[in-house]
Amino acid sequence: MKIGITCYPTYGGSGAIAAELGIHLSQRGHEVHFVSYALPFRLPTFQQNIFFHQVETMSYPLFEHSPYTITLAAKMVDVTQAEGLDLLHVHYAIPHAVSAFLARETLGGRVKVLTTLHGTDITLVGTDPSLHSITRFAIDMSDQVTAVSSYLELRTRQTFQPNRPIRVIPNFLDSARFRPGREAEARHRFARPGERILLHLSNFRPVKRVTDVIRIFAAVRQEIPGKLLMVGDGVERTTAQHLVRELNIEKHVVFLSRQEDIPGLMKIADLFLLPSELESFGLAALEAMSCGVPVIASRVGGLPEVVEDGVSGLLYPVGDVEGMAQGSIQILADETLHDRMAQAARQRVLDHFDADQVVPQYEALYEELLED
Ligand code: GMT
Repeated sequence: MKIGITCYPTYGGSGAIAAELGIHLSQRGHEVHFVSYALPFRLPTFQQNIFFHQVETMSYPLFEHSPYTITLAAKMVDVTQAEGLDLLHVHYAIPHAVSAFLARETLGGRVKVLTTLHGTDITLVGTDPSLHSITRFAIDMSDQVTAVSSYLELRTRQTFQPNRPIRVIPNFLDSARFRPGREAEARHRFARPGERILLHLSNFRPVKRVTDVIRIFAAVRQEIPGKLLMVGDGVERTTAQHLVRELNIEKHVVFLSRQEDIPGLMKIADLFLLPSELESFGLAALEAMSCGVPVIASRVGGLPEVVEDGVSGLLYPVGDVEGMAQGSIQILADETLHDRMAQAARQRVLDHFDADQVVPQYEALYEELLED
């Protein structure tokens, strides 16, 4: 098949999934064309069967803001015609599903549109009163819609009452790349012998509650020597750094900003912290689990579908810093419990979230769409 993929190219789970999907589809013999304003952050610059088409931003004295929705739709039309695309698979509803609808209508329906909902496109952006109607319209007008968790599917139905079913296809990863391995040398770069490594990875948006991460670590350190690696960057980083200074734990917290080698960092961790306000899925938790790292997270959104409470990690109410700290200490202090959870976490990924299991679900849906 010839598949067009559109996503946000910036640091975030939806872009990561879109890039990973493109890579796996290309390896399975499909031709994949990415259409976006920049190369998605996890997409290699050259890969057989993968092509990138940049949407140019348009400037004109009349436009205070570039009309991206329109220029994206126009590019989708061009690429579909020039490359003979069968379908457009857009990740994140706003504005991508609207652009894809415009492109399909411009082409007289000669291309199919699949929209994958990722989370904040429904829970935050789409629920804004100014965007509610257009989000519902974009969902209804897509030829198929998927959500990355049952939670998100339910939330979409409740919020928009769409007149079409929404299928759940979970997020996934390449378990051969995200695999366990304690690489002692890399561990020694950050921690002394006997110290445990706790890790957080996100885009440091308010929804991630990064200050909870710092407070959990500060409480854990009272009992267990360790280091906290803060991977990623975003608006809350400065606040988090202030808190680290206030709590006098600068020597024990390392802010690593954005990193390329996420599996390399994940696998040296002993525990992953994700105390988010909301996650429709929590891809970073899945990446940690695949590397054999137990997770401490909030019992919210789609996270319980990823992390089995008491099996591959522990879940707590949002904001329960004390509970999360106690849970962390419990896991880190008990080697047997830690190893059992680490193995269960890895096994859960292999059983349910490996690319080899999930990518064929998208392929089957594409085929169904094209048969219609
Ligand atoms: O965080 C966002 O604002 C958007 C989005 C992204 O691009 O990272 O995150 C969502 O999609 C991810 C991939 O499907 C999920 O793993 C995240 O849980 C979800 N974020 C939220 O629901 C806050």
